[in-house]
Amino acid sequence: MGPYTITYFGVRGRCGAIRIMMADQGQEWKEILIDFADWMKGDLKASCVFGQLPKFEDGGLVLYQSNAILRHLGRNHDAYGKDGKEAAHIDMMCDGIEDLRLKYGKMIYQEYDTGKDPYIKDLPNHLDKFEAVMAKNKTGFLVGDKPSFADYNLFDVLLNHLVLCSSCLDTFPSLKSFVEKMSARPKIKAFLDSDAYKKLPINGNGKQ
Ligand code: GTB
Repeated sequence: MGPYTITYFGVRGRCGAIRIMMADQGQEWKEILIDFADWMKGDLKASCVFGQLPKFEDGGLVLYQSNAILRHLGRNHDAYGKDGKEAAHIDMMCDGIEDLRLKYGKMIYQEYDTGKDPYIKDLPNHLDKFEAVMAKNKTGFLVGDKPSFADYNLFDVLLNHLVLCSSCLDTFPSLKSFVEKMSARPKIKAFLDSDAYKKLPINGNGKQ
């Protein structure tokens, strides 16, 4: 397995969690950053299964869809639970994170000016679900006793939300502690401190 290749735009976006997971798992990967003007020429888009990026390569295996890529990394790096029951819960949490990511993306890309404040006001009604799961599990992770791909996904989404609203975790102690502990994992810390990470905006339209 690996080294992996990511083809994506020069943003964190749909590759934030994937990159953080690869970094924490000690994997190296190659980045092919696509300029949006080049993308608009259409050749690369036409070659992508769903006409979108990211594209992910693991040797001869070519994957699209960010959550499928996370699941693949979960299988490759023993980050998909210890049994079928844990895997099912990890899938469930990943789908819940996707729901939040889609709401966030809609606000960022379609209604930032009018939607940001209502979004922040409603945010506790989404974060409380993750807080409850995290508090109940007691290990510092969503499922089981080590990070799964759902944890990397949640961590990335929470980092984005902390940029949107720096106080958003103040009433969620388990999520706050989760972000602190994930941020302090040495390989994640090194990655988050790197120019490769810091130079990339969160989203493609400059809103955050
Ligand atoms: N369900 C898919 C997944 O999870 O991988 C969704 C992928 C997706 O939305 N890809 C977007 C894309 O390929 C990029 S993420 N858009 C181009 C197209 O559809 O033709 C959002 C995004 C938008 C714009 C930029 N940008 O301008 O740099 C970057 C990222």
